Amino acid sequence: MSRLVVISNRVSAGGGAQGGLAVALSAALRANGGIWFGWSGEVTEQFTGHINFQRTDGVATATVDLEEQDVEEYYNGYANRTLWPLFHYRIDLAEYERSFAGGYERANQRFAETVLPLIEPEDVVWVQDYHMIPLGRELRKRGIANRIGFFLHIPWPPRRLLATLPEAAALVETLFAYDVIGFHTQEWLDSFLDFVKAELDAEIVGENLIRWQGHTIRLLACPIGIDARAFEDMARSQKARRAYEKVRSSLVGRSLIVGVDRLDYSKGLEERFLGYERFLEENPEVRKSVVLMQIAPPSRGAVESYQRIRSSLEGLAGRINGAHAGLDWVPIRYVNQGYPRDVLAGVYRAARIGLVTPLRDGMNLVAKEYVAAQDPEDPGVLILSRFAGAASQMPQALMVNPYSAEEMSDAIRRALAMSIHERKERWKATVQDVLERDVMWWLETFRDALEQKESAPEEILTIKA
Ligand code: ADQ
Repeated sequence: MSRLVVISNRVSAGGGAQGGLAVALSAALRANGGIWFGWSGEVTEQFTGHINFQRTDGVATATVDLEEQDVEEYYNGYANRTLWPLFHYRIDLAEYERSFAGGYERANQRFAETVLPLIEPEDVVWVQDYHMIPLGRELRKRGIANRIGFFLHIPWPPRRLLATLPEAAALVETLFAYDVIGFHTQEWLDSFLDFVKAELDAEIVGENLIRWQGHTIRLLACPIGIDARAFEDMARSQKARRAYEKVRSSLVGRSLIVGVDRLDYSKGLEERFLGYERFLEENPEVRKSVVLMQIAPPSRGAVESYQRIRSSLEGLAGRINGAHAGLDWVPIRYVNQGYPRDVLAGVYRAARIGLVTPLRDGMNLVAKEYVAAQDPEDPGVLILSRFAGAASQMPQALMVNPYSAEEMSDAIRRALAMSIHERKERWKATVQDVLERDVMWWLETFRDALEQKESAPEEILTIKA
């Protein structure tokens, strides 16, 4: 198998602490050789393109520092203030600034220039996520004729929303430099095709195949999974057991509802708190028998909309607790920190309900982790937003519209009352897919598609600078 060159905004090679994606990519890089390239997360006064090489747990990594202006315009700007909100259907939060678009282009050119000498002729190159949409095009301009794939980890927005981005058509066209473009779900893929058909001069030549200037691009719906078996084992580990006991004993017989999310407006945390409040109000007889633990470590603190959601959630949790708490019970435990994965696994296992209600999510791995961590003899119930990519793979979860406090309240009541028989049946159907389509399945499926050459060699795309 060819060597793999993975390119992503941040590099997190190594072991289990970083989550399934890092584990899977690291395993592939260890097995076939290759390198993982990206931004170091560090700022330098002037961009030099100096590469910092490292080897972490047998995986070669190469990182580069960026200038302050790059970080502001490319990372905090275009990636997190333009594309992230727009692709999560939040055009009310998206900021369209020419300087952001310019910084994004510049940073991608700098990445391409820097990674270029690391790519060998037989390598397959795999670019990850929305930070780096035009990177493939930049590599082609510099003469790279290798197979190059791109995977989008977030949703693809509907055509009419994407059209609000001033440079939408040009940005989407840069994707035609790739050989394979991967999405989590058919829904995101269809939205992409919709835009291509309506706005761009490309031919649809077969199911999920596009032709543009003599080059064939294959589209793939390929849902990412978790390192499911390892996560199952983790849920039975000593550390998980300790976390489980600690949480259970603090509940004194109450049922735990757990939410675990980066603190992000796409995760629907305010709506979740309001849905839970509705449940407390509508169910006075059972309300004191539950506790909601929301674990939400802050992210992207340099972006204003993230500061706003943080303070708004604190206000909401305070108000709900103030209105409902008693001498021996507080309805919401709101925790703003990250935990090691084995501790999280124990917390998931201790929870009767996993409440995963993003307003929009490319996939959502917490839903899969919650399911993998359950005790097969006494599994909890997953309540899942119908707007998470994961919903297409988990029809046996209790599905809710996260905007509806009533639906959320009803689902919590139903989950608490669910018989052990029904819980087991639903869990069995769900966990099977979590185990089968795990993160290695995702990696291999994408890689197979990337290595499958549909286009003849003379059709390999080269774009003149
Ligand atoms: P994210 O938006 O970050 O990922 P998600 O898929 O839920 O969302 O993954 C979050 C990961 O962070 C999970 O593995 C979770 O365990 C971990 N995590 C969250 N809170 C934590 C805490 N307090 N402590 C420790 N770990 C915590 C993006 C897209 C998703 C897509 C993934 C992968 O937005 O839709 O599923 O990429 O493609």
